[in-house]
Amino acid sequence: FEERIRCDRIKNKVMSAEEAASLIKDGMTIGTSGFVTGGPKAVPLAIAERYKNEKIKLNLYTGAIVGDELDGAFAREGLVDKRIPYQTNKDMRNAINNGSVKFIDMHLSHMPQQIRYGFLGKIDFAIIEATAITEDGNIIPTMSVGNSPTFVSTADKVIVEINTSQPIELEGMHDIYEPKDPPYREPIPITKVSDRIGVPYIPCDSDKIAAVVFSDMKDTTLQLTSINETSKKISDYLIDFLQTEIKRGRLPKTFLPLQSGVGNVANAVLAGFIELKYNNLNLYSEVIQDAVLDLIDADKIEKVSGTALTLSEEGLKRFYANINKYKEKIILRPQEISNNPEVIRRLGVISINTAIEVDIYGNVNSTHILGTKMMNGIGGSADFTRNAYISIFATPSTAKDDNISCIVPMVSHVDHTEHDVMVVVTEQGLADLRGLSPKERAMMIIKNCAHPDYKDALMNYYERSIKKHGAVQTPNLLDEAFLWHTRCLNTGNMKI
Ligand code: 0RQ
Repeated sequence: FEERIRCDRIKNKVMSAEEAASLIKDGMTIGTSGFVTGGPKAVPLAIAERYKNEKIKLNLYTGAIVGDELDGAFAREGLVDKRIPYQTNKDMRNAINNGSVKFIDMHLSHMPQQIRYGFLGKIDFAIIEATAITEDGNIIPTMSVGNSPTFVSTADKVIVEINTSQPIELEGMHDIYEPKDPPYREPIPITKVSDRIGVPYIPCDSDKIAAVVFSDMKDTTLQLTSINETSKKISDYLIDFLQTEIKRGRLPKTFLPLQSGVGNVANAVLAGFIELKYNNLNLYSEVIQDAVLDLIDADKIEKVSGTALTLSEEGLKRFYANINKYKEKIILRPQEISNNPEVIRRLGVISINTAIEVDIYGNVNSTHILGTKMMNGIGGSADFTRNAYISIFATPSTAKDDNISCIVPMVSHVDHTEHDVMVVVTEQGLADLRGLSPKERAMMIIKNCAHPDYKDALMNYYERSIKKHGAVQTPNLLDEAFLWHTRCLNTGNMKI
């Protein structure tokens, strides 16, 4: 207890999750910690239980993905009016797609500044999972930082959920920095991945802390399947491409910092670096997955910066067993800094993200299934893509047993425009789009990335577009562009 709450003034604020839940009232906006890991658990479950049969509505703002104790429990009880900025929970996704939750799909780096600017209204309560509270009432986060510093600095009141299942050794891993004086900004003084620019805790006025709740509930860990043939092929194409860039003198021999998203493809790409000779790799990323531990163990890593540790069950065990070794290599920052366009562009980050579909001109849809239904959200993918030294999108060339082509005539929703996307890679091959005009891009994407089942149909669409309109800047058949999607909606299959 003494180690976890070091501030005498707030020791009398310790209460049960149920008592803390009673502070939350209808119409409030709550901002919680959580970025895959590190979200509060006991307090949200108590809120969901307390308001089970009452029709209250809350606005729920988070870092990014939060666990089922929050998104799932709140969605099932119908407690959410507005949800920002990212989610992956089945019940929350259903509530968004049946219209009962209003979801704002926002760039992750934009959210904290929009809160400080007042664009998203007032935060009534911040609910933050913590490892400990310092002598002055400051909060030491757990496995992620996300938007917690901004929720704490702007909220009227703070509920701290101290998670005793998290080791006290996490202290010192975080670097908390929040830009001041909106709307005027100073440069963010990161010039190397390893730079620490803030303090190792979330500054908090102890008078703001309304409740402290103890819990030992564990995060739901990510399930990584073993690297499959498709991910391995994508990874091989990408690593070969990056090595060729070094040979051509367009990437320094020491490499540049890498960013890679959540999921198996991202994990497979990083795992591919184990075989390579580079041993001073830096990662300036959002999430830190298992492959990073492998790279650290293989002595390949200089420094890793992210906003969240998102390890599998196995990865978590390894991390806890050697926490001091990993702590030396890893810095956890607020998502406003891990995803900051200024810093990403300065460091020359190579971004690798996943697409739902890509069109023949290189526009990317990362968020919508068949143009209408929300999958997860844009997350941090655009923070990195637009500002990257090289922006890369990876996707299998097909989905749903080859019934869907992930290379389409026109994307049914645009998240990343042709102007931002430099490289597209599937298990079929890689298209380097840099310096290519739209018509050159179309040839490259169809030839190198499309699945054989769809290649001829894509080429046929492209050629008929030119026949009809001439060699215009971006040939398209507007009355046909979404025919593949409508066919899929009707039959579950894009093929004729
Ligand atoms: O469906 O779940 O029913 O099996 O979409 O696809 O191939 O398993 O890939 O889990 O990496 O997700 C873009 C959604 C990819 C994710 C997206 C179906 C497919 C499967 C998932 P099932 P995969 P992933 C870092 C950066 C945006 C945010 C981002 C994402 C399911 O990567 O949310 O990049 N990205 N953040 O079958 C219909 C298609 C499809 C399709 C795939 N064309 N049509 N269904 N699927 N392509 C993270 C953060 O910001 C936190």
